[in-house]
Amino acid sequence: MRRRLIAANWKLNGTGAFAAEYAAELVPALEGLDPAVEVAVMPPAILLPALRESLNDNSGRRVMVGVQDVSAWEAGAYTGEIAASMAADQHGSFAIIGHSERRQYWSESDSRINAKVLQALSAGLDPILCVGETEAEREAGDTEAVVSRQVREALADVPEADWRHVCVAYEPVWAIGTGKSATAEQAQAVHAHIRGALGELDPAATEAPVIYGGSVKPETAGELFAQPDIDGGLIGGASLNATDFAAICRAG
Ligand code: G2H
Repeated sequence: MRRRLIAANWKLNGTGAFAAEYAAELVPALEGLDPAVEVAVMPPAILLPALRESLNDNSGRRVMVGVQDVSAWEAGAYTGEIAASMAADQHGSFAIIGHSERRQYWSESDSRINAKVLQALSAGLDPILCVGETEAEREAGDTEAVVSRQVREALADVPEADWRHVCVAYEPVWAIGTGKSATAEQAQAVHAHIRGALGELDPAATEAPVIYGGSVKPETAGELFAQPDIDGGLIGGASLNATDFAAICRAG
């Protein structure tokens, strides 16, 4: 039985006050949620302690928290960086790594992303590795080759015992923040391909959850999550509304 995960990516949004209101709204809205569905919220790193505290104040311990990126280095003279071990120290459980916005605006390569994945795992965070093709790559028929390369290079050298901590998010770049979600059939086809690519890396890796991200809304979540190879979602814009995010969690 694979893990099921619904994760919120706040991106560059939020304040301490927003985190407090969000936790107070989200926790009751998740009451009665299937305990098999894991829920995690990734605010900007500086808000992680405030969000964790607000969740605890609302008895929201089942909602995990995490970060949207980690440093490829463990410690040292790297101004502005946040180490995976620092996020773990602040009770983070997950790290989004290799989001297409970081690949695009910070020129992150698959080898840099691989170093971050390995840092996350050794610090005890579960990495959520983002992969996905651009519109031009899809039109050129390169979707499968692109996601295979991203999976192979970003997840190189993952120790066999750590696969149960790895999650992959398929986020087609053309669907991110555009309101244009992949159809359930399009997403399912790529998810099945990603599972095959994971199996080529290591048979133990086929059990890693593969979640979908890209303009998921409460209205579209049910059909996406009902696909056999879609194990949940990574939610951006819609996750900023706690009620909408809770509705998406219920579809998980
Ligand atoms: C994709 C997703 C969350 P959105 O980036 O990672 O964001 O749901 O706004 O497309």
